[in-house]
Amino acid sequence: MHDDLLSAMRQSIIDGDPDRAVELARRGLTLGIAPLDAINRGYVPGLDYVGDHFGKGEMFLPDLVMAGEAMKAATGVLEPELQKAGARREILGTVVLGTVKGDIHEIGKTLVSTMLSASGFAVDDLGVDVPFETFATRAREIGADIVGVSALLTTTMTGQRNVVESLERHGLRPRVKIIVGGAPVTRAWAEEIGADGYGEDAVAAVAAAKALVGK
Ligand code: B1M
Repeated sequence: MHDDLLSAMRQSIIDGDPDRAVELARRGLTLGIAPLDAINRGYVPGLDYVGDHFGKGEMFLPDLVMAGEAMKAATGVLEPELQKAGARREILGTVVLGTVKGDIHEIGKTLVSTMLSASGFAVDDLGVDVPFETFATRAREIGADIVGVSALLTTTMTGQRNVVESLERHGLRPRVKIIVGGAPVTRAWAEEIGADGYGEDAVAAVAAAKALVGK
């Protein structure tokens, strides 16, 4: 169902066309397509296409940038809809979340943030390129239950280990739990660096967070 629309969403990302991406997101909502389906089955395949072709040297940095802009424009329409589910819920826990230092990929991290909020967590989103120590200082300031660290580059995922070590130095472990994720991150890596949870995607990140707060 809605295959043509989903494939047009994918194409709008490949074309790097934010206006078209927004128009299709609005049409999807009108037709009753679940926002997460539009993201995962419509737009993300477009990003994967651009990412693959960029990796092979067949698309270039401006293509990556425009694909990212188109994706941000689409999620700007869809994320408020995802968010609505979280309104008027009991707070399950508080999460400090960010993309680690040296890494400016924000789309997946923001989706995780939205899904956590929609599921009842209070999320303090620190943004991207977040210094290792900032996760710990912020977690202490607001009494966070969980710190979530996103990384999209093989060169920056090592920074997740620095965040774990920083929380230990600040005496926040084991009370404050740590979840890691991002495209190159695996469960084995999460275990190796001493994280408590791992999310392959935003839905799995929510499941991991709920398990860690005992819900
Ligand atoms: Co970049 N990039 N990028 N990029 N980019 C990748 C990641 C890459 C795989 C593309 C490729 O070469 N095939 C490659 C990394 C290679 C590697 O290290 N293995 C790459 C590269 C090389 C680069 C640059 C170095 C390029 C350059 O400058 N030469 C540069 C690095 C900049 C930096 O960070 N210092 C760069 C820059 C960019 C843009 C800024 C242009 C843009 C980002 C725009 C933005 O975020 N505002 C961009 C984009 C768009 C991509 C791709 C195409 C798409 C990423 C994305 O948004 N995916 C990406 C290739 C790809 O992924 N197919 C690529 C959609 C998003 C929903 O998925 O982010 O995986 P994702 O998040 C998922 C899960 O991973 C998980 O849940 C999310 C939702 O389901 N998840 C978590 C994420 N965080 C989590 C945290 C959790 C739990 C789950 O717990 C806390």
